[in-house]
Amino acid sequence: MASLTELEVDPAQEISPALPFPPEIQRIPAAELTYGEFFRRFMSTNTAVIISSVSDRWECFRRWVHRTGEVDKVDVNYLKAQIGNVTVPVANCGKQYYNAHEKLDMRFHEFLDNWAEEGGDRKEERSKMYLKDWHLREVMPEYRFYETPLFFGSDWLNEYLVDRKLDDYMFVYIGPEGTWTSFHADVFASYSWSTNIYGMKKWLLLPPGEEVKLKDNLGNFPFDISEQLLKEKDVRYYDIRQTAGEAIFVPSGWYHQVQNLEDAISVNHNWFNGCNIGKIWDSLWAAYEQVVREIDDCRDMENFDEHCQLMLKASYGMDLEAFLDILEHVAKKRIAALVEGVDVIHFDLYKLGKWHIRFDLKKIQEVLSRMHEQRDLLDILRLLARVEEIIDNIQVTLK
Ligand SMILES: O=C(O)CCC(=O)C(=O)O
Ligand SMILES: [Fe+2]
Repeated sequence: MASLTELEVDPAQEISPALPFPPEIQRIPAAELTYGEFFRRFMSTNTAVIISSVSDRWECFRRWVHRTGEVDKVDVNYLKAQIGNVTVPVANCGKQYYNAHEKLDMRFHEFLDNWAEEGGDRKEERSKMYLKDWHLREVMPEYRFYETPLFFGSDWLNEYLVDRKLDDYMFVYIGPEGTWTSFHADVFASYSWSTNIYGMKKWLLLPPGEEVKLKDNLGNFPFDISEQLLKEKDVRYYDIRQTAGEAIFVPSGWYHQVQNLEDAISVNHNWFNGCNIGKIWDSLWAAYEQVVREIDDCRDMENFDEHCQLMLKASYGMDLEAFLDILEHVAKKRIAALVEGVDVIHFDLYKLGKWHIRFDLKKIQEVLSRMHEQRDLLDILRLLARVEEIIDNIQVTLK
């Protein structure tokens, strides 16, 4: 294995409070930003940033696109040769289905043929098909077409899912000019990072809280926002143009809508870690309370609490037990690191430093203490003893 880069934090560092609305989203070249600085200035303060030149050495950046001619061009034949004719998830941006675009499955080569077709009768159709949320890394684990940038290396969500061989949150997006992703905040209130390797995207990005101004009478958010609407409602937002090689860091709970201004390809992850785990808990608990409100009239039924968890899992994608599973897994690995000296390694590239491990454990302890405030519910769900045991083990380890 190549040598590992250490992810470390300064144990004495002061986290300055976030500006609620920074005057602009900074652009910083990757070479001028350290992990510790990204951690302190952006991740801890939940502040968006664009990091440039993160993908220069990625295989997909160098090989999927020809950059020698006057205009960059996707090498469709190379892509076909590297990636088989697998089935891929495609959204039809011309059709709304509930609060998303209608989804269909397509063969990858068919998608590429549509993509490569210049104009003609099918131009209209071509412009609507967006290959998105494609787990290419999971489909072809041996194919190292990109490397997770150092800044995004501390990732509990994908650490747990990959260790357990479950579905991950690491995706590829390929869309022609005009395809778009509707207004949303990311799953579980996670962070996301998205790196363009080709083309240009336009992001309308709202700092948390601003989205409330857009709710209708029923409390629903619009599917499609325009800058005109944002101005009418006096919503503060950033209009960001993202070009090839730039990674955008989308903090927890920042709503956004994304449009491909040109044919575009990007790689992205959703993730969380010690910096936003409190927000992940807040969001999960709010989703749980929503479920309880929805079926409150069934409160007398047998196993009401278990039923709420089932509904939470189905509607939100995570229940209290799944949240605890992740924290328990992450905590055990870090305790073993401090007690037995077993390295904690992310993405085969990064190794957690000692102070980072301690930081992670403290954050798990904090969030589990908040979860423990719901001790009656945890007891019914048979999770209480586990929560208490992890808190105790962390306490003993950090002494
Ligand atoms: O690129 C897109 O279309 C959407 C990306 C997105 O929503 C994200 O990375 O959080
Ligand atoms: Fe998103």
